[in-house]
Amino acid sequence: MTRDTIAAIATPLGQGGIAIVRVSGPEACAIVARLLERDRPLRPRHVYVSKLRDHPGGSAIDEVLVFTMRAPHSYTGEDTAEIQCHGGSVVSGRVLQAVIEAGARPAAPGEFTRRAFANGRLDLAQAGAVADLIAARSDAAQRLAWSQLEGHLSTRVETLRESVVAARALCEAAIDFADEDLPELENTRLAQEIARVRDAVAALAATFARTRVRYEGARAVLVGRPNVGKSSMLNALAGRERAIVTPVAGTTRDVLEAAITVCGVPVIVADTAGLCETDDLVERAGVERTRAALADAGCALAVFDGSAALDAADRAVAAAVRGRPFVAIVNKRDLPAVTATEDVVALLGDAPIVELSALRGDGLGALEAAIARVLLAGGEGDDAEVGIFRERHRDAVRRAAENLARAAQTLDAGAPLELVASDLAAAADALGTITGVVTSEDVLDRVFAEFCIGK
Ligand SMILES: Nc1nc2c(ncn2[C@@H]2O[C@H](COP(=O)(O)OP(=O)(O)OP(=O)(O)O)[C@@H](O)[C@H]2O)c(=O)[nH]1
Ligand SMILES: [Mg+2]
Repeated sequence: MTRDTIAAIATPLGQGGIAIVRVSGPEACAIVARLLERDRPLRPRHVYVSKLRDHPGGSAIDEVLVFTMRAPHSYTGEDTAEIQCHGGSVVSGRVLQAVIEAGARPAAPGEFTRRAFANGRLDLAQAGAVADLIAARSDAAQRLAWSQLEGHLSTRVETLRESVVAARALCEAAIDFADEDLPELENTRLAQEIARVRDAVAALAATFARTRVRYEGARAVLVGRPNVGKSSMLNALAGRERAIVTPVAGTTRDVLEAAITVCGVPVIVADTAGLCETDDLVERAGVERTRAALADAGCALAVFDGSAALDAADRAVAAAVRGRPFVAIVNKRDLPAVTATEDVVALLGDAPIVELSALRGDGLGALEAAIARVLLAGGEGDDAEVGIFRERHRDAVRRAAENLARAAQTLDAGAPLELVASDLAAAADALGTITGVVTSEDVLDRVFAEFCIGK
């Protein structure tokens, strides 16, 4: 397929030491060569220093570094030229303009990567991982995106898809033997094979929640009646005096946040005014905000004062967190205990409970571990786990799982094997959309629309 030549500034707009203008397509090297002062040919993978002109024979814009790569040995798989000019939007803008006037077209967002996909340099899961790597906001996110860019998810998904295709082949063979004695044995094998791949697909689907938390991070919200030590807890977790702490009940009014890392997961911890009924106008507004913060938290942190008896306000806190993911914290364990662990268990049932002293800072390790367990949905997920965190991948895996379940039922019910084969085909197609073995322009448009220009 012949394509036109595209160009874009690949570095962020604004002032910087260097900006990079990237050109890809059949004319890339010729276009750039025409603009350079030097008139000898550019050898691929050699770096040249030259003045670059606003048009062939025109006046110099800047002195640049240039190198070229020949198809298919480039990111896009096409002839590519990269120009390093001085950073600053005017310089890089004029270099881009010169390249465009010399015959290139401005690239759409993600168009370089889309060409890399079209030329088989990357599959669709890897292409998406490029955007995820660029957008990563934590070390954990970077490691996840990099692992997918290296192809670990693609390999897992392709293996699953091949298993489904193999099951379908078994099915087709059984259809061909329908008049003979073989089917009984073949049916059992087929059923076993479908069950096996169904389990593997379910295991991949189960990684979504925890992998998403590892990639995106999560929110945890401190709730509890006034004075139990919520703000002290925030400060202890953040390792600095983020919130005001006083012996006065109702100190915290607004929602205050601190970013921390819990077992490699970025977590925003929010301190709140709590949930108590109050006539104070300001405090009531704070309580409203607490409810809103609670609604979109991945984990509630329900704090109780271990040095005082549980009361109606504590029961209201328990009611607010029940039914959502939470950790119960019994604070002020440096003081004589009035509330025992059993009292909290009686209030909240079989919930994760951590006892500590925010004042002394002991027990924080156990608290962090408990938060991580809740946020990662009990999964053992770690950097080595191949997981999914994109909704597009989750939906595809879900569709595959549904079709595999239907195939198993259809087979079990003794319905025609043609129906089983068609469910298996749909399952294989669903998995194929992840790596892009099966795809449509629509899906590609959506995947690449998330990219920045120049990538
Ligand atoms: N002994 C002891 N005192 C604590 C501990 N944690 C907090 N306190 C004290 O309890 C009082 C209230 O602490 P805060 O952290 O302000 O409590 P809060 O829940 O944020 O209170 P409000 O914002 O008013 O709802 C302060 O005097 C703290 O020093 C603890 O672990 N042990
Ligand atoms: Mg407070």
